Amino acid sequence: MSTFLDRRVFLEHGLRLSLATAAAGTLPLAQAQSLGESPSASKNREGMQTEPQVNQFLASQHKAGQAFSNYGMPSIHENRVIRLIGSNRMVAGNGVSWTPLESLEGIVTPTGLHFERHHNGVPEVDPARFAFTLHGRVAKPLRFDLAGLLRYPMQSRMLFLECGGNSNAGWHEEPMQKPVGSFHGLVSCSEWTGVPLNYLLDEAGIDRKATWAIAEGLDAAATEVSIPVSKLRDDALLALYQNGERLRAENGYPLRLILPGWEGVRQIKWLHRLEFTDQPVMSRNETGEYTQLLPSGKAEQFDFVMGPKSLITSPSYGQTLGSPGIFEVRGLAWSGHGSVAKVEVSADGGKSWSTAHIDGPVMPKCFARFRAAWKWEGKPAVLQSRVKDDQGNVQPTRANLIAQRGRNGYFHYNAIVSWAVDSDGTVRHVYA
Ligand SMILES: Nc1nc2c(c(=O)[nH]1)N[C@H]1C(S)=C(S)[C@@H](COP(=O)(O)O)O[C@H]1N2
Ligand SMILES: [Mo]
Repeated sequence: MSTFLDRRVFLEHGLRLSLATAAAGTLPLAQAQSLGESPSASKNREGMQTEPQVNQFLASQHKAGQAFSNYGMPSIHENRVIRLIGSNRMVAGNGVSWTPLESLEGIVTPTGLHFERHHNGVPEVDPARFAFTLHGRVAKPLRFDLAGLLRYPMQSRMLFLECGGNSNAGWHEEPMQKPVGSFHGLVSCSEWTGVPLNYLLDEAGIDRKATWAIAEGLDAAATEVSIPVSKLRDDALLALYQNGERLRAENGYPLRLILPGWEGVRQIKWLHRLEFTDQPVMSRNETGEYTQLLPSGKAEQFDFVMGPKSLITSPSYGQTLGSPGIFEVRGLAWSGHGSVAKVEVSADGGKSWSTAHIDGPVMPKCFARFRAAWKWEGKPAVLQSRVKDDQGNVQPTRANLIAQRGRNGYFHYNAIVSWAVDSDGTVRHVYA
């Protein structure tokens, strides 16, 4: 029997809570947060505040507040919600920082928590001296300063951005015990605004034989990759803004390439040059790295699209359920092929599935937030989620992914994630 319930259970549950509150004169704050069973009206359970306590708190707030600021920061009480950094000691400025997905809600990643992947540090680019060049096999090479680019018509799109190396601990023999963000947090979702590259391609007149473009960044490593011209025509953006403000230095200020749904490494930051050619450049980031070694021993190159993926962010590793009762299972789903069409959740390790609710609007190549009401009876359970996109792609089980890709995999890990809830309410990562 499924332990997932109709989401209306929360409406009924919530109403009962507030009526109980009025009668007892207490605020069931702790109960409401832990989503346990509704408290009985007469008892002042542990964690609840009494009326004198509430009044004391209100009185303590009645004084002049802090000065206001030129640029806002999160509440000081939330200062543990940060990106954890993993740096490569062998190469200066090489490393990653992880988005703490387990601490966030909705689909937008706050810009200051957008994951980072740097091959050679964050360059400081002077916008006054910056220029972007479009050259190579074109009828008319183009060169722009920022003022010039800012005059072009723009487009905004909500898009996820994911590193091809995200979740690669999933390939480990033993399930890694770390919070969601330190395992799957090389993915974030922002509103990107910029100039559709298509406009500039027409203006430059791309040679018919130019099927590839080489994109190069201004970082010390001059990070470069090859991109098929068809993708640049299709939906590429020259992004200048992220979540309404100009790009952050870490995310490519003043200009970066955005390739909706494609692996992060192609989306060159501090983009200063696009060169049109008839063949890929075969850079390190598309030969030595970001390729898949297949069971046959051959390496698959140019695996551009990030496959369908979903994961439960709550409950997840590091969280504790508290007393048995009704919980909202929450998570994220996305696909580089298109829009999230369906998310299913299981509490028995994939034997039975229920359809989760998805918050709208659902946008292509963008995070979708899913939710399901779940009754935890205090028994061991294995929670999973699985996404299907509107192009018919389904998130694989770990066994399926390994059968397909073998044991030499490193990039593009998108298998179903399993969280075991133990009878004491602790949550572990398991392979199921
Ligand atoms: N110039 C430049 N562009 C780059 C990189 C880089 O190191 N240098 N890293 C790439 C990789 S591997 C990823 S996953 C994304 C990360 O983008 P973010 O740091 O804005 O999240 O940028 C890509 N673009
Ligand atoms: Mo990446």
